[in-house]
Amino acid sequence: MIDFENRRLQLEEAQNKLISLKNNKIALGNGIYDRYEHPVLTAAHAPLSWKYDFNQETNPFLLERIGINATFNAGAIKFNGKYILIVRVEGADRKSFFAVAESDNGVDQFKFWEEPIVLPETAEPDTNVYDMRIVTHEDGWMYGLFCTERKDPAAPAHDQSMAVAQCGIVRTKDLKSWERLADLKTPSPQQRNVVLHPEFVDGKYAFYTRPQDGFIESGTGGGIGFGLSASIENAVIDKETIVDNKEYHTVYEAKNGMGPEPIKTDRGWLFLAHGVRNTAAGLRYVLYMFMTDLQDLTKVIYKPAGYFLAPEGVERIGDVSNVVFSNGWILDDDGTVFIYYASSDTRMHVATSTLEVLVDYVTNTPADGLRSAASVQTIISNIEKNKENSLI
Ligand code: M1P
Repeated sequence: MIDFENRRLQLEEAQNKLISLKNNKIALGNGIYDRYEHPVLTAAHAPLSWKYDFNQETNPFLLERIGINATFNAGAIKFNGKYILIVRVEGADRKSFFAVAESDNGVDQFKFWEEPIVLPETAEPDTNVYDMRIVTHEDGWMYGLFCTERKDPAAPAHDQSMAVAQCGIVRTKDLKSWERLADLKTPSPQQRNVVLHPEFVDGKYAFYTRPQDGFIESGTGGGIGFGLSASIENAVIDKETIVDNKEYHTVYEAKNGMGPEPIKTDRGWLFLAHGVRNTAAGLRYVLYMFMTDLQDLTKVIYKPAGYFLAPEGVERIGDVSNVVFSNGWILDDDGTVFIYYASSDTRMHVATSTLEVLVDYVTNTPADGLRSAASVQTIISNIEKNKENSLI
């Protein structure tokens, strides 16, 4: 026999200690953003009541009955004064679902709500759902756009991995009751990383898409697309215009995709996205930024070279190593920006900056010259400017 009560107490104490941990900025940094000492959410943050049957008669050894594997790729929103993450929680059974976690200050002590979200389904049940972008639209609703994955009906019998990914849509007013709308229809056979633009464009709902030929490979498709739909209840995009394409010998050579919804600034719309390249060690995911014209959302006007944030230290290791991915950020009234990002499909982190600094970063960082010689010239001209100003 085990000391049931004592084990329960120990489990509760360990989790309370984890959740109450304070999170400090890591000193110095790159000036663009601050990273923090600890992840904001890990699998160990999942409530014990999700995992344990606390009845001594049915669980005499107090075993963990339901495993939680990871907490990552969270959408983010400020709601009722709280910093809210709509987290992709993945069970030991590899099924992802959504759960809400909240914090008072946005950088630590995130706590999951008691129950995960019960997501309504369409007539075609979802096999797996993940990566929600939660957006407050000017029509008054909060919309959650996420990936719904189902087995590819064309998969041959020997292949149990072929899937079709599409964009599911839900809406809510309180983050508790969710209304499921029809899945987005686009000309592309695969859709992931779809984001709703927060404002109407030409009186229509505007979407950022990511057309792909295959489930993993972008094929002849790819790039961050843009399209309009008259309806949100039965959203249909007839034409996708590519805003930002994949490009040879860049950090978004293999594919790219939207992060969270863009932020409106007086210089243009500010975007955070992920770029993917292939390496001998597998795919490497980094975050990058760009800005589009305030009037023409498909026109990129600034794009710093390379990555904004790449996996570092422990972030490099996890279920899918060498990955950072972001689908949520929060802009506070004082201009602070909380950038929530996941590392290696395993845990959630935060980095903080300000809108002023991010606009400076995007508008003044040199663009990618796309050749080694151009990169050298960019550095030389920086050295020359420093010499002219007698700074070195
Ligand atoms: O495993 C890394 C990421 O892979 C996918 O991103 P993309 O659609 O750009 O390939 C997503 O499944 C994402 O959830 C995951 O983090």
